[in-house]
Amino acid sequence: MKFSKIISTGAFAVAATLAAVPMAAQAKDWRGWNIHVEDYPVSHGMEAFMAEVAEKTGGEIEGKVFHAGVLGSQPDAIEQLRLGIMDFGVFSLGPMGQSVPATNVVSLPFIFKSVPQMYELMDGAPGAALNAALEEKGIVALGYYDAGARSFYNSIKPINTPEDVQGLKVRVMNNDLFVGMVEAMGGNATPMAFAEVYQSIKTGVVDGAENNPPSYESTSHFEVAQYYSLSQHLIIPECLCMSKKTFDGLTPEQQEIVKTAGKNSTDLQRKLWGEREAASMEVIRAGGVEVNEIADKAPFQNAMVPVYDAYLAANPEMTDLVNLFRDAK
Ligand code: BDP
Repeated sequence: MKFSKIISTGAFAVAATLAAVPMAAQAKDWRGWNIHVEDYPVSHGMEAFMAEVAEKTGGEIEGKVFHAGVLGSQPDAIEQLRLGIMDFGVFSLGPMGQSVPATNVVSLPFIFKSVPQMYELMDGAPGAALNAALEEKGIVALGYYDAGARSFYNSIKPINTPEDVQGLKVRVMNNDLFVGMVEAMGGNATPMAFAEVYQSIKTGVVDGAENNPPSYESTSHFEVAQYYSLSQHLIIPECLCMSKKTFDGLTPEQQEIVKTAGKNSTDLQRKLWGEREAASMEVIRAGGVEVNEIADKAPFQNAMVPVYDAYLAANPEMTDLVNLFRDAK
C-alpha cells in the first residue's frame, strides 16, 4: 500500500469514528504530574483519584499518573497545567509562589502551629482565599494533601540551635523565602531541584537539606546525610490541582465526580501519610541516622522575625492574608 493511501485510509477511519461517537462520550486522556516515586502517599492518592474519576464517569475520562518527575520539574509542570497541556498534579505550595504569589503565605516558616491546624485552615476560609488566587492563574485546587513538617538534615553535625546552621550549605526548594530562611540563621542556601539533592550531598556540593521524613527516606538522602534535627520549621501543604482549562471543559456531572474524587483521595492520602511517616522514621533510625528532637523551637522562631519583616515590607498587600493564618488559633 502506498503511503498516501495509508494516510487517506487513516484519515477516513478517524473521520468515521468522530462522526459515529458523540462528543461527550469520547474518552479524555488525562496526564497527571507527580514528583514522587510510585510507592509514596502522594502517588497512591493520585492513582486513587484517577481510578475513581475513570470508574464514576464510566470511562468517559481516563488518564495516567506519571510518577518520579518523568514529566519534568514542578515549575514547568505548573506552567503546562495552566496551559491545559497537563491535566492534574500534586504540587507543593513551596515553589508555587513563583506562579501564584499569594501561596507564599504558607512558605513562611512556622506559619502553622501544627499539622492538624494546617488541615483545618486549608480546608476553611484561609484555604479558600488561596484557592481563589490559584484559580485566577488557571489552577483548580481539589484538596490539600499532607506533607508533614520539614526538618533539617546534614552530613556534618546535629542542629540544636539556629547558631548550628551557621556556615552550613543547605539545599532549599526554589523560592527566595527559603533562601532568606537559611540566611537568617547564617547558613548558605542553594535552591536546587529535588532530583539533584542526593548527588549534591554525596559529593559535598551541599552539606544537607530539609524535608519531611517520607521524602528524606524515599530519596535515600538519609544515607548520605545522617543527622536529622527535628526543627519542623515548615509545614507546607500540597495541592491536588487541576488545570482550569481541563476542568472547564467538563460537564457539570463530571465536575462533581472530579470534586468528590479529589476529596476522597485527599482523605486517603492524609491517612497514608501518617502511616508512612512512622515507617520512614523506622527506616531512617535503622539506617544509622542520629535523630534529635528540638524541644524548644522558640530560638528558631525568633530567628525568623527578619524573614517575616522583609516579606511584609516587600509585599505589604499580603499583610491581611498573613495575619489570617498567623493569628489563627
Ligand atoms: C517534598 C515535596 C515535593 C518537593 C520536595 C522538595 O513533597 O513536592 O518537590 O519536597 O524538597 O516533601 O523539592
